[in-house]
Amino acid sequence: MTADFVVVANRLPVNKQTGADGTVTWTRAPGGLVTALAPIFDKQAGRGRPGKFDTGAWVGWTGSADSDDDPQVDGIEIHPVHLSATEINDYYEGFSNSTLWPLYHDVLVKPEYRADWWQVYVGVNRRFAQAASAAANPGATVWVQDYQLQLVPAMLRELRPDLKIGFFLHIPFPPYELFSQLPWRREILEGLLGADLLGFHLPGGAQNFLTLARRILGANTSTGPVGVRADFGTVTLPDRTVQVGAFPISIDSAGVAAQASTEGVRQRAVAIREELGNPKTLLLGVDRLDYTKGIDVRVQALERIFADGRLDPADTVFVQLASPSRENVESYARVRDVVERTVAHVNGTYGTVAAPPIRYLLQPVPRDELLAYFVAADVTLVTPLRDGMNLVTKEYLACRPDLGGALVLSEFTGAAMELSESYLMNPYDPVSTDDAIVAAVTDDDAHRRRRMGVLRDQVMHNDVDQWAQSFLATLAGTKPGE
Ligand code: GDG
Repeated sequence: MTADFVVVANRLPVNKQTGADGTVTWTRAPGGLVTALAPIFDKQAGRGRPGKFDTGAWVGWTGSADSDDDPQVDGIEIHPVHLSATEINDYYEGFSNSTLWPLYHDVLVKPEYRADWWQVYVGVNRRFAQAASAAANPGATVWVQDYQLQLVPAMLRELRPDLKIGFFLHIPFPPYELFSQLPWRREILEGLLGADLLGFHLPGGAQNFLTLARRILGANTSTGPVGVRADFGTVTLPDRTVQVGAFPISIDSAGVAAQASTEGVRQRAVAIREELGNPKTLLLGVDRLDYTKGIDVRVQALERIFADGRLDPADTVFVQLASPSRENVESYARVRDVVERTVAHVNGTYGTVAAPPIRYLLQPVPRDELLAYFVAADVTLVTPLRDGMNLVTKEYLACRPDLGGALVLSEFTGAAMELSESYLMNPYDPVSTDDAIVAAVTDDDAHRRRRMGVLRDQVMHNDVDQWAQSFLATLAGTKPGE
């Protein structure tokens, strides 16, 4: 089977369930990207509103090592890419998450540059490109996602010059001064330039790419091929042009709001506050446990705030929901240790046995439960040291049609560009961090509600469907061979 529209992402949008008798069933995973692209796929199953494409396929890894799984789900044609345990180690945990992830997030931990990982990254990207090539109809549109697959656009173009190829990066794209550390910087840039359209969350990321293309590949460098010119949102290659732009991602705002307003979620929100002893102030954090997310920043801030007597630990509860992530990567274990030590110290120092001020969960929670916490929270703390966008922020706002609550938001998230009415803070500055948290808790209700009103409007009026449609419309407007 082949399709008119092909998404290529590291992971397939499926979950595997194995029953007691060993029977395997697959369901659609409820991720943000699936939700964003679902209307396009649903057209194929005859459910959705009319879209541009008649058939849709998704190329990606099943999530298991050394398996020959062949998942089938309703409405999406699935093309699995199988990875061995070694490939997962070198391509995924190695080059993707121990080299590119820290490099693209301000070198918060030192990236490891290993030629053996790079070789495997190249090989796996080639397999994704081959699978995408096999899945695509003549003249199809292929949308490649994220940092794990940056070589796919050029590899795919070589195999299939007839395709229209888009690429979107979900994490920040770093400036020249950082990106040029990468021994394979030229190969990555050339890989990306196989696309017709390159999308980033922010104009700054797009600008960084244009600068890098000019300085590393441009005609005026000693090594560059003649004819690469990069400016005004376009890279001009000898034989074609590549468009480069900012497309800030969002969420299914109406869908999240509807789910959060169901009776079950609302009742659970009340029950959560009761279980926590009906504190005067309920603070909330929701993140994958990742060193970029600044979970350590917020617990250290609370420690200072309690020590300085600015908030009372007897009537304040902070709930941190942390979902385990990349646990085989050492830097993740290190940040977990820091967080867990600080939580224990704050609770030991400022709590009672019956009522510790911080409740920390290192487990993924079901979606409904997560939304109930958003409904219950007085203040949500989003304090990353660097984050491409941060969808938790937008989900929280969508859950609060009551305009209750307040948002503390790091300036180092993509979301801060759009959400300037939040309590913005600099996570590197303890004074700014503490002041933002205290203000979000203590400002008068009218002031907080006004700010929430502006923020919520922003999220409700800019949803993920618009993000996908705007990217795809721009891609459709690019001329082949231009
Ligand atoms: C990358 C970029 C960019 C979290 N814990 C649980 C849970 N979650 C859900 C959240 C949210 C998603 O996971 C996390 O999205 P973020 O955007 O906050 O962060 P990343 O995973 O780092 O995503 C990021 C994004 O890509 C999209 O481009 O915004 O900057 O780093 O939806 O709600 N969901 C459930 N249980 C949990 O415990 N059910």
